[in-house]
This record gives sequence, C-alpha cells and structure tokens, in this order.
Amino acid sequence: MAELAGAPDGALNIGSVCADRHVRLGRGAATAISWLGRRQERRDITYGELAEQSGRIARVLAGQGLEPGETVAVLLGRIPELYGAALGIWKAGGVYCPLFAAFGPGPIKARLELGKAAILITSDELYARKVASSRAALPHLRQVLLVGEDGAIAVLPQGCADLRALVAAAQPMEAVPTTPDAPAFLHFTSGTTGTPKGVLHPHRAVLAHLVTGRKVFGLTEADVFWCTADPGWVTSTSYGIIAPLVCGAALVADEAELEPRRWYGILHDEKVTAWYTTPTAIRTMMRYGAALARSYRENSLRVAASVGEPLNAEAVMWGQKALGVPFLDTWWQTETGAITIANGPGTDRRPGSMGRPLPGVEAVIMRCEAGTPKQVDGIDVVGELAIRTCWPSMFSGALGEETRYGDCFRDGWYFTGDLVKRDKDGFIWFVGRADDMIKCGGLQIGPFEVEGSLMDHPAVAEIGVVGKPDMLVREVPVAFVSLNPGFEAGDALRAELISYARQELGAGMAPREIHFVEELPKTNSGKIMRRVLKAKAMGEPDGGDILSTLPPCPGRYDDE
Ligand code: 6R9
Repeated sequence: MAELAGAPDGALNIGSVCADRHVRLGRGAATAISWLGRRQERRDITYGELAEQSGRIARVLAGQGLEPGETVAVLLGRIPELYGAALGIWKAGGVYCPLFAAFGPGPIKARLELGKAAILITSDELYARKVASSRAALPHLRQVLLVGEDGAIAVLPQGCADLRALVAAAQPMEAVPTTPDAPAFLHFTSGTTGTPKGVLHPHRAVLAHLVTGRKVFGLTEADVFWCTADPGWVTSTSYGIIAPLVCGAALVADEAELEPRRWYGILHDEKVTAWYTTPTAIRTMMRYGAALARSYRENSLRVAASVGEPLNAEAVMWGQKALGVPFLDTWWQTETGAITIANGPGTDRRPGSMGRPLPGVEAVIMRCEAGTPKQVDGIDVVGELAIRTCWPSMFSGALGEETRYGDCFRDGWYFTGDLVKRDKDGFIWFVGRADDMIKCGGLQIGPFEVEGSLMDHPAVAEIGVVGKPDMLVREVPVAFVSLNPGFEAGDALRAELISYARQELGAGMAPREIHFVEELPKTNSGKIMRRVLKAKAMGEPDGGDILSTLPPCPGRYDDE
C-alpha cells in the first residue's frame, strides 16, 4: 500500500493513484490513453491531461452537490470522457457505476433505481433513447450531465446540463482523501433469482489491480495495454481503466466493436504489448482464418489473455500460433474484482484449464455433505470453487442486500457458484456454473466439458450445451451449434457430430439432440445465455428474464 499512498491519513483514492501520482512522479507527459474513434479519429491523452481533466470533472460533480459515497452512473460508449469521468468520480469520493450502453430503457431504469444514482453521466443521444422516458420516475436522480455525441448539444433537454461546458469552466480539484474501505465502484451482475445484484468494491481493490497488472501481464511504464471489454462490464473497470493506469502503462481505447481486420490493425499500429480479450473475440478471429493473422504477425505483442468464459485448448493453441505469443486464460468474477486464477505468468501453463490461483490467493474446491461444505482434496473431483476472503479486491457488499451478501460466505470462504476440478498439478478446470449442471441419470454433466469436446470438431464454430428435462433420466444434454464457413447444417452433419461426441465423451455425456443456429445468444459480456437455450430446448420461444443467473451461495451443489 505504501507505494500507492501519498494522500494524508492513510487515505487511498483510485482516481488519484491512477493519474495524479504519475504526475507527482514526473510522468505527466507520458501517454495514458490512446483513443481510437469509430470514424478513424484519434486522441492521445497524457497522464498530466488525465489528472487535470478528472480533477475538473470531480469539481463539477462536487459543484452538483455530490456527497462522498453517492453513486454516479455512467452510460457511455468508449469515448474519451469515460476515463475522465471514472477518475473524476473517484476523486470526488463518489461511486462509479457503469452501465451497458446496449441495455434498453427498462434495465437502465432498474439499475439507476437500485443503485440510487444521484447523478448520471451519459450522451445526449443515449439519454434521449434510453433514459428520458423514465426520468420522472427516478426521484434519486438529481442531475444528468450530457456529453454531446457529435460535438455541441443542439438543444439541452430539461433537467440536464452540458458536461463539456461545465468542465471547461471548472478548476481542477484535489482528490478527497477516501479511506481504503470507502466504496469506489458498483457493477450489477445478473442473478437468476430476478433482481440484479449490485456488487460493491472499495478503493483498496486497486492493490489487486496493481499486483495483477504487474504479475499477470507484466505491465510497466513501457507497455501499451489493450483491453477490449465493454465499459459496462467489470473487466473494463478493472483492466480497461484501473490496472493499466495504476501501472503507468498507456492504454488503448477503441470505440468500435469487434471486427477482426480492425483489431489486427490496432494490435500492429498501436504497438500493443499486452492484450486482454474474450474467448468470443478469439473464436471470431479463428473464423477469419490464420492467413489474415499471419499478415499482421510483425507486432510488438508480448502476451495475450482472455476472460469471461472458458477458453478451450484449441483456441489457446490457435491464438498462440496466430499471434506468436503466450495466450493465457484468466478466471475471476465481478465479485472478486480482479484476476484470481490464471494460466501463467511464466511458462507453466496448461491450455484448456483456467490456471492456478495467483500468489496470495487461496482457492479450494468444496462439496456439501449434509448441508456443510467440506474441502475436497481429490484429483478430478468436481465441487464448488471457494476463495479465502483476504484478496484486496473481494467485494465489500451487495447493494442494500445484506442477507444476499452474507449468503455468499461461510467460514471465511467466498463461494463462487462455479464448479471446477483440479488436476494432479494443481491446475483448475472449469466444469460449469453450479446452476448450469446437467443431471442425467446418475451423471452430473458439466456443459463445458461437452462443449469443449465438440469444439474440436472442424465444423463447430460455437456451441452451447444445456439440459433438457427427460421423464426417464431427469435431464439429457442438448447442443446448440453454430457452424464454421463451408459446413452445411443438416441431418448428415447432425449424425456425424453426435457420433463424434459419443466417441469422445461416451454415450452418457454426448448430446442427444443437436440444433443448428446462426448465432448463440450472448450477454453483453459475451457469456452464452444458457437459460435462453434451455427455454428453446423446451420449445419455448425465449428465455424470459434473460438478464438473470443464480447468485453464488454455498451448498447449492449438494451430494444427492
Ligand atoms: C470477469 C468476469 C464471472 C463468471 C464466472 C465464470 C465465468 C469468467 C472464466 C469463466 C471459465 C474463465 N468465467 N472467466 N469461466 N473460464 N476463464 O467475467 O466477471 O461477468 O462477473 O462473470 O464468468 O462462470 O463465475 P463476471
């Protein structure tokens, strides 16, 4: 913590350590952000400029009466203001709460309500489309600060102010001396029980971002780090903003969406040294082929990594070959705030596994016996992943839901809701979410194991496996498959895939049905929405409240 201190009284403020600290250390002229616009614009922002800009935004927020600990929601695409806003909110002592711009008015309203957002920072265009209609029903929302999407805002809607105009007139403000335990950021994760869970993290989480930035990605001031996550996802807050900045690296912010040709161009032209992306991105790049990757082979990349979903060994091998660098899987959750398990750093990696707990992280596998969780030591025994709660970025609360928060912990362990197993060398393998397990006769089938095996078939581009209710055996595995170019959906391929799976997995685990789809339904953070697939498997048109997944809580994986 000493390295990050600087404010009086042991205070720790993420906004200050990510920008002002570098200025104090004489690095004000170094690049903090290289922003690439959708229309080929670019803007380079130095640490000095970021410190000043965020200080001005903090002043504007304080001027709007923001009290420390109040929530400021941010509904923005990857535009330069996103970064000044996040740091400015922290400097003003507020809680940064980013929302997915892809959400519709309903989910946005629900989150503004649940988070009791006092101020919202958004664009004029997003405000008109997604917030204006529910504004009157949001009494907590005192002010909306708008950023003009195309420069100036023609007509300022009632009850809104122009952020850029206010910022231009404001004097930068010093960060308020927040304590390490003061709340800093809030993300809503979806829960199957209905309401989204508001996961809160304190300022001290930045220690985990510093450590993982350095240890997993090897970040130094010489690095150019690119994290492709959407601003609404925790991955953007932790690695798209905090980790590279606290490490003093330059971060790349690309406004555009995933497009392999553009992405290879950015890796090459921006001399990206460390890249953090998702399995979906890698699989999309695989679809575009190795020849395209090879044409960009001359790059500055040192390491690439993925998060959010299981990364199959085939994608790891492809990524390593195509990019010519180690490709790591990393595991973590909104609740853990930062990477907790990773394949690497170093050469000791096992493609297809999530890796091993980082130094300082204690992770065990638990099974419930008569309602009491017990640690399992065996090799390849499936149980729920649990983590000792001392990791600095572990969440400090579930907003307004103490019971729900408490339910995630038992005896000093945090229960993740993920089912995993461990191999003889201590590498942890993802099996599935506890709530996604398929119970088929006496078998517990992890959807990922079935998916991973079929991913090795050349026809399969993406796959989602779910359990379909069955009179006889309770549930049977059913697969939804999107195909690679050159393969034709039909009975012949269906039969071939089923027989392939039987050979690989055995008849018990192989899918009983295969449905071909153009694309798999995904959440905004790229996770396959198994509930939608499950509804489809049962003949329902959609999955109802698709924003939901079960919150972690101990004991869900009981021995039966
Ligand atoms: C950072 C983030 C967390 C859930 C997690 C797990 C899945 C994440 C994974 C992975 C297999 C990996 N997940 N990383 N599954 N291998 N490397 O994704 O946070 O959006 O809260 O999701 O994502 O199921 O429990 P969040």
